[in-house]
Amino acid sequence: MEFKNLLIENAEGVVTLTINRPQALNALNSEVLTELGSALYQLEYDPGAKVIIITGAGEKAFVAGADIKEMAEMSSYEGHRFAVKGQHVMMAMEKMKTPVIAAVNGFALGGGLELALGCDFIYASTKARLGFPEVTLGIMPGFGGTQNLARLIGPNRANELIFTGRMITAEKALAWGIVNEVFAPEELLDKAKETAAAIAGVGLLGVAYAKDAIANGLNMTKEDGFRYEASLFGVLFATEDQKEGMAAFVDKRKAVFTGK
Ligand code: DAK
Repeated sequence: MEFKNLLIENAEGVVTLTINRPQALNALNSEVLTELGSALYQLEYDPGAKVIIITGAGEKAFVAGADIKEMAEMSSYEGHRFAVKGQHVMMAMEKMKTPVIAAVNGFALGGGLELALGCDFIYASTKARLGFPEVTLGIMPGFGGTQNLARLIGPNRANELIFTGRMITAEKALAWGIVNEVFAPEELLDKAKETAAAIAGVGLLGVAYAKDAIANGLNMTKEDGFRYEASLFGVLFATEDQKEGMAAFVDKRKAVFTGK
């Protein structure tokens, strides 16, 4: 896979996808969004890609938002196409079976924070700054930010962050439950890789179905969510991974999962 704005490295199933446009603080222009969509699609169907980490190139930014310079020149039709493209990327991350971790190494603003929120969870460095500056540009979040943030931390804190356009520190994001853990900048990627490797070593069908149950269950009544969980649980009993995982426990050996 060759991309102009992405670096992709696969180490034993842990894929690090780096958005590589540091001269613009990794801002998401149409080209980056096209490449991201295409890379995620290819990785989803690559059996060698077990867990994905998304991060930003350079010292300063994860992603400083959608590309303001490109958006400034857009017609209404181009703005619409741009929105649809961005939303496809966010939805792809939610729908894909592969777990995706955001390693937020600096500014995660606007569309950049939306990209991180579209991942399954977020690790951040102490240097990270998170916010939704859209209102300072006369717009509002449009890649799922209002929906994902309010579902994650509740409407009151989401309202404060989105209405003010202010940035918050990694520590505050941790306290608010936006990020799972905060690390020193030089440790962030290693810690994300460590967690990704732990996930890559378990039964990935169970992980994929759990991701599906959590994401879809949030849009259901609790009773429907329980019913959905039970049916996915039942399906796993038709897999080789379930037989292998339980046999390995009984035999007191390490399970070798194949994802079948
Ligand atoms: N877009 C384009 N270029 C950007 C950028 C951005 N978002 N952020 C930074 N850059 C560029 C700067 O222009 C500068 O380029 P040169 O001038 O050197 O050519 C370079 O990156 C370095 O930035 P600074 O010189 O500004 O660096 P500082 O350390 O001084 O400041 C900063 C860092 C992150 C505080 C500052 O760059 C900044 O405020 N950037 C803008 C952050 C921002 O407002 N982000 C939100 C963008 S709006 C939609 C869906 C979603 C969205 C829109 C529509 N639809 C559904 C329609 C999303 C919108 C957004 O994300």
